[in-house]
Amino acid sequence: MSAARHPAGRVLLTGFDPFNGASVNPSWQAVQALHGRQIQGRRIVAAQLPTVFGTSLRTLDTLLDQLRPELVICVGQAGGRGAISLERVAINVDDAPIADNAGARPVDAPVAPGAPAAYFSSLPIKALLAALQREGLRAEVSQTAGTFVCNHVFYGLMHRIASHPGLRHTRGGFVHVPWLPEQGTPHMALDEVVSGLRVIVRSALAAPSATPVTPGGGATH
Ligand code: PCA
Repeated sequence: MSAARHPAGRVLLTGFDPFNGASVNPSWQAVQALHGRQIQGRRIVAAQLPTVFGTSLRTLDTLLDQLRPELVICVGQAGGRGAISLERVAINVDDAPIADNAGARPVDAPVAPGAPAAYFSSLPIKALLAALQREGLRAEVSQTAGTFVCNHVFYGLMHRIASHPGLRHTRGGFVHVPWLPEQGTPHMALDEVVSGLRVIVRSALAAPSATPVTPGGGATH
């Protein structure tokens, strides 16, 4: 990664606004806490995406065009999960179990018509899992980001990276985080979520590439 291609060495972290009647979203609180920080010599830019189909992706596209980041990690809340979830795969489906923040509830619709069925994260998820566990943080690899706005943004991010020549050096992925203690159980304290994201960014920047998935075989290491 040359300095010329990524002059400011930026890392984009996104979180979502509260949805489904909640008053907080830990994903936004956690990424906001890292805004302006330096990790491995790169500046962290945190931005909020609306929990709205379509608008969330347009907001993300604008950020990608403006920042041309080296690394993008979109973060969302996953109520009911007790660990930081490293999402492996984004699928080309919008199938909303609840209405989004604009009242839309798409059913069995593609995120991007005619585009591939799925994309893998280009984060080294197994290396990130090991790094989180070394720090004593609860973490897991997740095989589905669901079919609501989080998967929509994850798929849109990976499709954009795959199709936009200006983003060919950008790596991206998605991380779900548990509720905060005041939202219910299972939960994770905000400072643990923030520490986890710091570990993820540091380890992703240190690791050269994504965990390969061998064609015809299983995922390696
Ligand atoms: N979680 C939702 C969308 C916004 C968020 O934080 C999801 O998992 O799809």
